[in-house]
Amino acid sequence: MSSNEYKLNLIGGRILMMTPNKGINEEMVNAILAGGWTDVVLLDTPPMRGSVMAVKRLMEEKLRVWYRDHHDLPEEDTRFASAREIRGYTREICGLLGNRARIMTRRDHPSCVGLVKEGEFADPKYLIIANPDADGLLTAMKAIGLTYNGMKADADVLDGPASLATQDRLTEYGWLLKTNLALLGGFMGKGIAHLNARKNEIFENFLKMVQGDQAAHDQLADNTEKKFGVFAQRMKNLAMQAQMIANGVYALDITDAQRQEPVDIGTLTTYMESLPGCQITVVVRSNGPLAKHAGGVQYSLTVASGFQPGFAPSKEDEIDLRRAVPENWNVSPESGVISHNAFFLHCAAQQWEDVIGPALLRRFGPVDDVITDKAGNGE
Ligand SMILES: [Mn+2]
Repeated sequence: MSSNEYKLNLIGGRILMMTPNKGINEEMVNAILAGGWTDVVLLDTPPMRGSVMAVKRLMEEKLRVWYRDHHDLPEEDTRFASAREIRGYTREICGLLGNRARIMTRRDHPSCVGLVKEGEFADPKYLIIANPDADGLLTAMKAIGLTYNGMKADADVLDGPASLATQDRLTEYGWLLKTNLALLGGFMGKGIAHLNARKNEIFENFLKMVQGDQAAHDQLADNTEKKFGVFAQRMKNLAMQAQMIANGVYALDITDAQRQEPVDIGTLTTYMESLPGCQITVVVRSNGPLAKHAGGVQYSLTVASGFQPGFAPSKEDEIDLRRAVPENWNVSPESGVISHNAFFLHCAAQQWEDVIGPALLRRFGPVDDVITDKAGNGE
């Protein structure tokens, strides 16, 4: 695995987008140092072991480092081992960088766009490192002074639950970004290098579109019009095959479907959420951050948007998937479970069968017959 697998390169190298699971690795830092940069800005990059290492190494080499992120966790989350870890890394980075670091929680900043001023890092002396997603892109754009009306609202929506990122909640630009990224699921099977090349192209086109380039706009709009509708319908049909395995918990094995045709997990879970009584979706898939450590299969759990912290009607309705993880478990790809926030959890088959699956069954109870019947009818 080389770091290039995670790397996108925009505007001739001024913006690099990379975020492997453990933050930034040694190889990536060496690449930054080799570039001769003096000032580095990290945006929407979760505070993890690799991020701390990167900040330290860059500072040792006399580079100036800025950090703007929203992956810190509230104090009350520290009962979870993974949350204590993140808060620890956050404090370490803030200690190293002082007022050059601003690391907030998602509750205060649903996206990172509000954490940079327009054009704050527009000087070409800054190398910008950002998360390779919509929030990372929009935050990096604002940092270099490239904005449009509704940009922050778009980033807030696009970094939130996939099922709430609907056309009516987004600007035209935001919708084109969402749909083009969703269609990338189609390149999963062709390897990460190919996937990144396509993503790079989408981001470059987006940058051009916002600056008024009609051809770039038309290319993105063409994809959305000609391909997204058909793709979304296929995701919907697939979603309707999900089975309720505990009250409100729907599971779907797409390991076979993925081999045949592309799948976008966000679009798929959006439709699974619309199944009767759905509170949690479980997708068994053959790609993702854990699969390669876990015999090629991972279970990806997502809390339906109506039950996520910040979106649920009350505190009592909120579901926190970290409760399913035993307190003494080491949370890492190698140990077979990733769970860094309340609404996402990935685990390997063994961990699912032994612990996570039974924990959900205890919490939500066995399937109620009436609901099973409704779910079984699909659409
Ligand atoms: Mn983000």
